[in-house]
Amino acid sequence: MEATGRITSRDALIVVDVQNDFCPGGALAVPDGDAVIAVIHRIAPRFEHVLLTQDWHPPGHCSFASSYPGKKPFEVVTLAGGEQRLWPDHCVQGTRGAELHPDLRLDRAELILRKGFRKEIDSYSAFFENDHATPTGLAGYCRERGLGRMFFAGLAFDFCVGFSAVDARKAGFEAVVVRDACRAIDVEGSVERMEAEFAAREVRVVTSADLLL
Ligand code: VGL
Ligand code: ZN
Repeated sequence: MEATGRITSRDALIVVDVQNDFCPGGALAVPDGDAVIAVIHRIAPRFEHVLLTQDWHPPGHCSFASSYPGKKPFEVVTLAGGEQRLWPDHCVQGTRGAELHPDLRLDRAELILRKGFRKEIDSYSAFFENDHATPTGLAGYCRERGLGRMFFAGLAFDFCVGFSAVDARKAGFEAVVVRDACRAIDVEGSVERMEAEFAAREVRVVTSADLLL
């Protein structure tokens, strides 16, 4: 296994935002989003540590187009913290859309990290909110648990998975994205932009086959 070497107890699989609203029929459905589940089920047994994230917004969240009169989903607005792309209302706390997809069977998962729960700031990344300064606590958790390398899977490749992997590098961890265990939203060049960011930040991209050798 040239790409990743042996998976050890310092490695963790981070499964990002595999929630009803990001799957077909959901409020912000990622094309083919639920296809990641089978791939995640194949690779998860290789990991001693499995962590999950959950996008978890209050009603009226600053990332919802519905919070701005006259704005439509997928437009970009400028907020105090910088640019914010607007989305349909999604992953509202306590709703069915915010629940993890019912087919996801990761009962061994050690942690479910919720993010984006503050009304005035979004959080794509599992490590820092979108001001790129407010930590979620995940880096501290991982460091304290002796985790050094994070493998990323889930939704969406070009947003929450991607920002999480880049921020893992910024926080001093190794980061590996399992490409076929992710699906992308793909809006206005977001996939290519994220791939360029991965190259610049030394985020490695592998396929699930590389882990199953
Ligand atoms: C996500 C857009 C808005 C994601 C979350 O999980 O990639 N994308 N909120
Ligand atoms: Zn969100």
